[in-house]
Amino acid sequence: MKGLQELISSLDRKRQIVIQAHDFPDHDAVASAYGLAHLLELNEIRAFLSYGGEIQSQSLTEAIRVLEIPIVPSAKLMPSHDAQIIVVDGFAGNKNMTGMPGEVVGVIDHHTPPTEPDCRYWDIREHYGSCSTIIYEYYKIATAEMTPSVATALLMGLMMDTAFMTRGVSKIDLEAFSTLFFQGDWKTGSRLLKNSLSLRDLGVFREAINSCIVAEDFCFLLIQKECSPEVMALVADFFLGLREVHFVVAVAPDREEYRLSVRSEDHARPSDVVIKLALEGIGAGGGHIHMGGGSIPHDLFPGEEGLRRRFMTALGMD
Ligand SMILES: [Mn+2]
Repeated sequence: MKGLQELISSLDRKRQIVIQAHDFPDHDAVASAYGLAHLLELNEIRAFLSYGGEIQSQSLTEAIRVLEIPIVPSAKLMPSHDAQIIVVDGFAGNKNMTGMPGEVVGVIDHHTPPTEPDCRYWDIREHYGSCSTIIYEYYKIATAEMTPSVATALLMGLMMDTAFMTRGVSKIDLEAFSTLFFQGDWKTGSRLLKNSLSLRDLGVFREAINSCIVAEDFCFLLIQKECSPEVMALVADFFLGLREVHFVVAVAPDREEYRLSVRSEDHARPSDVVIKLALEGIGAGGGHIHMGGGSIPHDLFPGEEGLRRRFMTALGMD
């Protein structure tokens, strides 16, 4: 089994170490980076925390402030050219996610990778509900002391990715949940997570409710309003909560591409498999059984109806 000691021995202590959350990070990515940095610090290894893109989630911005997580955008960090980068909770193939200087030396993730990572250390556990759970297990095996702030962050990462322990939960996630619940501050964590929407987001819901197309148990939503990935995911979750709906695709235009958020309640139609099939030749997607995401460049977008048809074919509906 991979683990912390193997990671530590693969690092060169003389070179800068950067732990990088994926672009436009979510709670799980930031929590995993934070937890890992603290664990390395207990082993006298200093690591910097960074992410690509920007943080579009108000609830995550607030969590970073309240828990005092020292993470900065990669543009601000300006790592040295020989920096060693450890990527957490998202692996975009064997290239650096934001194109910042340095070498990817490690990958810790719970998503299916597009290709096998070509780096010194990788630890990918697809059956884990969150990347935070992997970091929790590193602490457990190392019998390392976790601060309440780290425990709260990891608890939030786990709760977010599993929709409060209702999807993609494995036995180890339950163990992590019960330990982190008592070591961290679940009240603060829950408050921050459960208040991720604001009145400003109602327009997106209104548009989604007015424009949704439902065919059998498949719901397709094209949202024209500007909306963060987090709000889009919450809209998709909302529609999945409708009794008649078991598969949801939400699509919204972004600056350079269309972003997609996919939800499934049906093991026979896993989100990651369906999105890959539907976007073949026009975009990229991935994720897990219950949730997935992807993107299509503007010039390859097949139109609203074209895209909906692609998903219907991928779902075996025609
Ligand atoms: Mn995750």
